[in-house]
Order: sequence, then structure tokens, then C-alpha cells
Amino acid sequence: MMEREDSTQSLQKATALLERSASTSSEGFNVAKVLVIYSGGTIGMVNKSGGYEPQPNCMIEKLKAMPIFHCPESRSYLTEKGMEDFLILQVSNVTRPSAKDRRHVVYKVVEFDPLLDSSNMSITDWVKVASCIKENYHDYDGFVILHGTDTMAYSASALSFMCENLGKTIILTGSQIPIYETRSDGRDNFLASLIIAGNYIIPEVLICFNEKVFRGNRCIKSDSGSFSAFSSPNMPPLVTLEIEIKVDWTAVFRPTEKERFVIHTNMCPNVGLLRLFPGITSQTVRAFLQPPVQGVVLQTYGAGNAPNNRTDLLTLFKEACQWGVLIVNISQCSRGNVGTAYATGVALQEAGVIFGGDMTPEAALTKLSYVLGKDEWSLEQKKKMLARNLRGELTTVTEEKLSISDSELIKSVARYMSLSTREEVNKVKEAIYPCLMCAAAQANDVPALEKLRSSGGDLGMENQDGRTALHVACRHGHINTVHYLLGQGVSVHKKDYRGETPLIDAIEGGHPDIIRLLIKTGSSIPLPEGQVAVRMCSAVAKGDIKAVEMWLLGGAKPNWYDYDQRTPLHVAISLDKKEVASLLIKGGASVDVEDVFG
Ligand code: ASN
Repeated sequence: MMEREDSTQSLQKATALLERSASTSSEGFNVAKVLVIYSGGTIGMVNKSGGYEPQPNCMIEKLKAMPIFHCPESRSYLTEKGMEDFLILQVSNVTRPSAKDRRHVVYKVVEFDPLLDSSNMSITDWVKVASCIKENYHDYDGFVILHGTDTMAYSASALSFMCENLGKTIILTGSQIPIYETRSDGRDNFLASLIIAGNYIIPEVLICFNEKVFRGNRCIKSDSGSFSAFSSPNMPPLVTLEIEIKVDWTAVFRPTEKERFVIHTNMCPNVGLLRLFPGITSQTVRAFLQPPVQGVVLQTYGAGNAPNNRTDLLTLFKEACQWGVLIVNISQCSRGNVGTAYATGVALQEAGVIFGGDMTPEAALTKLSYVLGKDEWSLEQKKKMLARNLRGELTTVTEEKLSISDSELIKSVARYMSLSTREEVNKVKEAIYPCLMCAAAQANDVPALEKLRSSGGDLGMENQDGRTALHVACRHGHINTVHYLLGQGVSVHKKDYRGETPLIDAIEGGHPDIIRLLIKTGSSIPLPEGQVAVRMCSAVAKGDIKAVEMWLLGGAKPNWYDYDQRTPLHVAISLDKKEVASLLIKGGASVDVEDVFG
């Protein structure tokens, strides 16, 4: 009887294991986890007697009741993974079935208390959002912030500066009509944001609205009555959601520091926006420049001009700059740059005003607040940083890239294959460039990679297996290529079709220097603990000490259980692998952990 029970139990266990491995191979690796931070805004408002107001504690239940936002058939998957508090999108809703990047998007909603109309938001709320992202950064693939539209462009700009060395996608979205109402634009905006945040690594703070995704610090709210509420006057959208989702990868701004993600929360509140108008009095300007003001965004006319026949104003600006007030010149026109084409612009430059290129007022103001909050920077450094492109917020000449379809290689392939349309040429580009990049990475050929990049190629392009040049360089231990690719902003978080990031390649390739570098750049093991434990146990069984060392160096814990509830130490002891056992114990393995047999 006992024996029968045992064998039934084993059979059940084996079936469960098989089911688990089946679900892992079909969907486990292709799951993207998105954290939704619900801060308020019209998207979750209801119309009370005094007008629209946020309604606390009802968004999650309402979303669960909408099939486009939660697929009830997948509940068992969430329960099995211990993710009962998550919601899940149905995969067929995500992208077209042919799309190679379709992933199940599972998401969790955290609701802020209180929920805010964005007109009530301030620096402390930006800090709250940034801190929430920071706390959850390693556990999620992407972030969506549900936010009111009124100050969304300010929050997006502020967050773009506050999030340093960002390696994951952050999207702000909201709506003009609440999600609970029949004609709401919120459903499309939210769904599009979840899909983009879950499927694409665009390491920027973005705004998704009306089937377009913009760089957040390039946006202005330009229409209070339209579903197309945002525009980005100086930069085309990064993503357009049509039947196909099109991402302009060559325009994506990537951090190039080999540092971990951090948030800067010391934003200076003593900043202001001063818009010139004909006849503005010196009393008004003087009052504006009084302490505690430390930074002013000066909105000038046209191409950055201010009256040069008003010595009273120019003297005030000059004096303020001399006291250490930072004044940034941007245009009142929503499109175009500021410069010194006119004597009226030169006068401002001579007064010490910094030229802010084609920044939006929202970007300029929040950048000023960010730069002034950097206590460790000197005044000179602050001035330099204000004029520099930090997060893609302003256009610099060097940013203009050649189009990949202009490169000689692609042109000759196109000629050879008699390709005529841009679409055909782009298809060839998508097929050829990743192969060339991976081959160059394997050959440790940085000049070749640089050539591909300078001809307009995106070094983060993935091959048919979802692998980038960085995966390949890490696998083969080419540290100088890894340095180069990280310096070009290639993402350490990109998962291939097995769910593996370049860190796994470095671990399995046995390259400690690269493992350290990737960890310093913010990478962590992306695989479930059980899967890592299986690989470690197998290395232990083979007596492969180096492999075990690499896993530990990469952040794996020696107490992680495999799917049989055994740790690497169990395997080491049962196979009498003393050396590995002592390595595991040194690495923190507990001798008290129990396996299935206790
Ligand atoms: N007043 C709202 C807000 O900014 C406007 C909106 O979300 N459409 O919170």
C-alpha cells in the first residue's frame, strides 16, 4: 500500500514537473513583468458633483473585469508562479502572431495614496514615483506610470533626469476620458503602454498617447480637448503603433555610463519660468530674480532673441548670472532652436545666459532643478551640464545619424537583389546587420562594429535568436568589445529567446571580469532560481568548480533549490565532491537546508 502511494506521488510529481517544464518552454521564458504605478489622473477618475476626481481602490477590480486587460484563463499560470496579485494580457492580444517578439505581459498595479489630479503634483510626487521604480527595478522588465495629462510632460522630463543609467523602459500614460467610460481613450493608451514596456527595451522615460510613443522630455501637452493631447515638436515619435509596431531604434537614446541604475532625488525647488513679452518692466524681472531663485528658464522670442535696446534688462540678467543664478535661454516657439544668429541673441550670450537648444520649457525647467540639485558639481560644471544633451532632451549636431539604408553595403546588396522600395531595403537591413554585428563581436573586432554603427546601424539589434552583439561578446570573453558595446549603450537587460541576458553568457562562458563589469552596469541573473540551481547542481555533479564559482560571482545563491528541492550542496555531499562543497559553504550555503526527504 505504502509503495503504491509512493509511486502515485512520484507520478504526480513527475506530471507536475513535466507540466511545469512545458509551460516554461512555451511561455515561461517569454513572460515580461511590468510594474504599473498608478499615481492618478483622469484615466481613473469618476465624475462626482464637483467635477472629475480620482476614485481610490477600484482600478484593479475594474481591470480584472475587462478581458483586454486580464485573461482569466491564465489564472492557473499566475497561481502556479505564485503571482496571484498580478494581471495578465492574453498573448494574442499583444502583437500580431507573426511578430517574433511577442511575450506574455503580466503586470502588477500599485496604487498611490492619495491618487492625484496631476495639477496637484509636485517634486515630492516625482520622488515617490522614482523611488518606487528604484525599489522594484530588478524585479520587473518595464514600468508603466498611470498619470494625469496636465503635468505629465513635467513628470516625464523630471523622471528622465532623475533616473540615471536607466536600462529599462518607463512609460507614462493616461487619458482624456476615464477608462470606465464608454468612449475612453485610456484603454488603448494603457494597453499600448503595457505592450511596449513588456516587449521592447527602450531605456528612456517615454509618453505613450494616441498610438504614438514619444521621448518624455521632448513632449508638451498641446491640446486639452483632443485624444492626441501630446506633441513632440522637435523630435518624431520613437514608436508608432499601427498594424505593425514600428520602433525607430536608431533614435533611441541610451545611457553610455557603465554604472548601475540610480535615482537622483535632490531636485532643487528654487527654479522658475520667465516668459518675455514686449514692454516687460525691469521691476517684474528684478522681482523674479530675487533669492531664493537659483535657476531661471527664460523664454525668449523666435530664435532665442531678447531686446538688445533694453540695457536695464540685460544688466539685470548679467548681475544675476554673476551672483550664480543659472539662466537658460529657450524659445517661445514650440519648434526650433535658439542661437546667436541675431544681435539680440548675442546680447543675451554676452550677459552670461546659457543656450538651451531646442528644449521644451518642461525639460529645461526640470533639467535646471536636477542640475542645481547636484551639490557635488561646481557652478562651472552645472553650466556645462545644462548645455549638454543628458537624456536626449536637446538636439546636438553630432546626433544626426546617417540612415542605415544609405550605407554602401546595404545599397550594394539592394542593387544586387534588385530591391526598390524602402521597405524591402529595411527588411534586408534587419536581416543582415545583426548577423554582421554578432560576427564582429565574436571576432572581437571593435573597428568593424564601429563601422556598422557609424553607417547608421543600431548595435542593440538582435539576431533571429534574439541575441545581440553583447551576448556574443560576453560568451566569448571579449572584454574590450563588451566595454565598447556598453559604452554605446547596448542594453545589459536584453533577453534572448531562452530568456537569457548577456550575464548568463558571461557566466557560462566563464569570464569573471565581464561578469563583474555587467553587474556593475546593473545586470542581475534573469532566470528563475530553480533553473539556476539545476545548472549549478549539474556543474557540481561534474565537479566543475569554475562553473560554480562563476554562478556565485554572477549573483546566484548556493541555497537556491532545483526543481527536485535539492541545493547544489546536497548534490556535492551526496556525490562526495568535497572541494565544491567547501566552496559552496564559503559562498554562504547553509548545511541545515533540507531536501524533499527532509
Ligand atoms: N486634470 C487631469 C490630470 O492631469 C487631466 C487628465 O488626466 N486628462 O490629472
